[in-house]
Amino acid sequence: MLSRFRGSMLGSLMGDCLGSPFEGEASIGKVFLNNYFSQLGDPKKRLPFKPYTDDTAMTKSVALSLTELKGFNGQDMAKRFTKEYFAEPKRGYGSAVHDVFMGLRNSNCEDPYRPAQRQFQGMGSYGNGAAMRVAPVALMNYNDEARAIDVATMQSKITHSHKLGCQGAVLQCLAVRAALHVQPNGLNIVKFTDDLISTMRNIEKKDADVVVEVEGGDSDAPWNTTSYARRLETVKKFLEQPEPPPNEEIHGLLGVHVSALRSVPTAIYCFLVSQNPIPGIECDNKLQRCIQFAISLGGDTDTIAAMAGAISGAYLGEDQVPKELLRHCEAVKDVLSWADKLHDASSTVQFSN
Ligand code: R7I
Ligand code: MG
Ligand code: MG
Ligand code: MG
Repeated sequence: MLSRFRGSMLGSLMGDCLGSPFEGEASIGKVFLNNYFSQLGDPKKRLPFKPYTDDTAMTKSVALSLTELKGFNGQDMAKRFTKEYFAEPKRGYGSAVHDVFMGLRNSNCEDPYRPAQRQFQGMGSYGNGAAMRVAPVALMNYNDEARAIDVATMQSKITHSHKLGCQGAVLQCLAVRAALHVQPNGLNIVKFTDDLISTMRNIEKKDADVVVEVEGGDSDAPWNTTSYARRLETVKKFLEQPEPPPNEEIHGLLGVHVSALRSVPTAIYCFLVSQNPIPGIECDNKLQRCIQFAISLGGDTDTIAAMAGAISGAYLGEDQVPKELLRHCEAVKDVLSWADKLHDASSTVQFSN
């Protein structure tokens, strides 16, 4: 299990660091990326160091709060998010989340959920910021699905109280947990997807009374559906095809957006599709293939690659993380120490507030 924990945390870091230079680009050519990654892998090449972004900065707070308090405490986690943000505000945070940290600082985190509830005229944020940092929750609660779901939701509510922001965090957490539980080389892609679909269906049924604003304009369009389960059905359909559909189709039906709905299912797709060779991507390592493919889609590249990397690393373990790529990433030793702490703490978890 330790190797899986380390793999997940390193996969997330690598996706963030290697994906962030491309964040916001429309699409990145597969040939260009083959070349780029082969240069990164060349020990003789001296290339600019890749810093991590908000994805990893917030993952750190989740990991350290859970491990140092031996369980979830909303106020402690909120304080850590806030401290981390004001220490290094230029890590590429989402454009609206600054207001949450201001509210938390001004109230000394008295009610750690209040500032997030005020976002977007009281709707809360549906950004992917709660999903991108959730991997430690999956590791810490790998033997307890119900608690993993609770903690994924509560940690989301500190910054992202919108139903879609919370559900996205839950789905990403469930995907990392599921990947941890698959035997080495034992991944059944259909079962993996079906299990997630059925769990999300139940969660969505329970949350159905919470009305949400539909993103975008034409609400009848299938890509405008606000259901994660339905988006996972699209993932399943894509996986039945002999090769990935064109980027435009992935953008339209799954998305590469900063919203959780339009990025978490995409990350899960990246993990699953990278289990087999992908036309145009020259790479035998599955974790690297996953990250390369995620980046090639464009859009929110750091976050989708980080989430896909966290799932992939949880399945493949530390041995499969390409060392020659890690050497370009910031804070590898720190990330390993968080993984180790999560591993130590995961047997003694508790749940409070
Ligand atoms: O979700 P969040 O933390 O941002 C994470 C993203 C990742 O890609 C990181 O790598 C970083 O680059 O940012 O930050 P938020 O500001 O809460 O949400 C991100 C964006 O989603 C917002 O700035 C909005 O553009 C959009 N958004 C919404 N728009 C309209 N209505 C989120 N919620 C809403 C909403 O309710
Ligand atoms: Mg980022
Ligand atoms: Mg950014
Ligand atoms: Mg991002």
